Amino acid sequence: MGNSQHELQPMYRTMYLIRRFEEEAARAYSLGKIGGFLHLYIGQEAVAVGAEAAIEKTDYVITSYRDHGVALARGSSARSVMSELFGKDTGLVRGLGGSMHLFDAEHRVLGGHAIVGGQLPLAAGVAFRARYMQERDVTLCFLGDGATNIGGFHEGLSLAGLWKLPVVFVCENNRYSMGTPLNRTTPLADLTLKAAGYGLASDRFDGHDVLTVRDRMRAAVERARDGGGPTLVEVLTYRFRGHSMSDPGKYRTAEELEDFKRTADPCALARKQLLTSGVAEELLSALEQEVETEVMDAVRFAEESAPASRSSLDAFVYAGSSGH
Ligand SMILES: Cc1ncc(C[n+]2csc(CCOP(=O)(O)OP(=O)(O)O)c2C)c(N)n1
Ligand SMILES: [Mg+2]
Repeated sequence: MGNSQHELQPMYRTMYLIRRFEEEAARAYSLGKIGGFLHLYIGQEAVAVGAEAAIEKTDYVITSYRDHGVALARGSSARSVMSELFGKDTGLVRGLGGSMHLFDAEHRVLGGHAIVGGQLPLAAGVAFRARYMQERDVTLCFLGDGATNIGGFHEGLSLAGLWKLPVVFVCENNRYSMGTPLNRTTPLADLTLKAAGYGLASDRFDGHDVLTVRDRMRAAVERARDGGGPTLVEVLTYRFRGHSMSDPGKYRTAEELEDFKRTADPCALARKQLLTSGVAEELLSALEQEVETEVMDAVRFAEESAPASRSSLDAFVYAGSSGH
């Protein structure tokens, strides 16, 4: 087994964890156990997991509402993320944020942002702080293709480019903004053309193979860490589920979806690579069974936990409030 394949195994495990976690979250949502919105990451797992493999534990990550995969890849526990989706006190943010507002200071996950593009100026600020404090931490900022058209994109990239901040903007081009295809939101087919106007370096690649994502992300992360400035990375990916749980999916054909599932499923691709490199089927089955146990334990834990409490509302949402 080659070195890369050796590293692929834990990455496959994390991708499979995200996949199974979200399948169960979708089930719980349809049973009415999860309120609010739920945006699944299924199909895009290689992006978060490959990017995570390219950074240090002390680096910062910030993302949109499509945030479960990013948090799980960083190391937030399945229990704490599932509980957050269920609005429980044991959740990452004590059940006060829900699916779109995951936040995990310990693992340096700075959200979960529901306002499209809202995380980009924040990412510039986090990167500015690292530079100012002379720390070597890099900030990874995930965004969707649609977010490249909003004001926050301009603000974030302007400052990052001007001050050569240690940040990598990872644009996950999944071809759609809700139900609107890319060619109806921008005249560009290649979103990295937007980088030059802000003085950013850029890279663009297919995001279904997790090792490719890791290797290409490493180059951008190293550039940021070594003072070479920010990068806009466009990762070509695809979401297998609807925009959110209430998406009728009429904007794409069943053939298109099936085609991506057949040829570009990041979990299936990694699994196949592992088998080809000599990893035994039994070993993968055991790993998958372990993930299964972890996910079902997370669901049970979330179900059995107490709901978000009024006292945490007072203590953590309304600063200085005495409540009641
Ligand atoms: C400022 C703002 N405008 C509109 C919305 C509604 N909205 C939520 S997601 C979304 C589409 C974003 O698409 P994209 O950036 O491609 O991300 P994806 O959902 O594909 O990951 C829109 C318009 C919002 N949340 N915030
Ligand atoms: Mg999109």
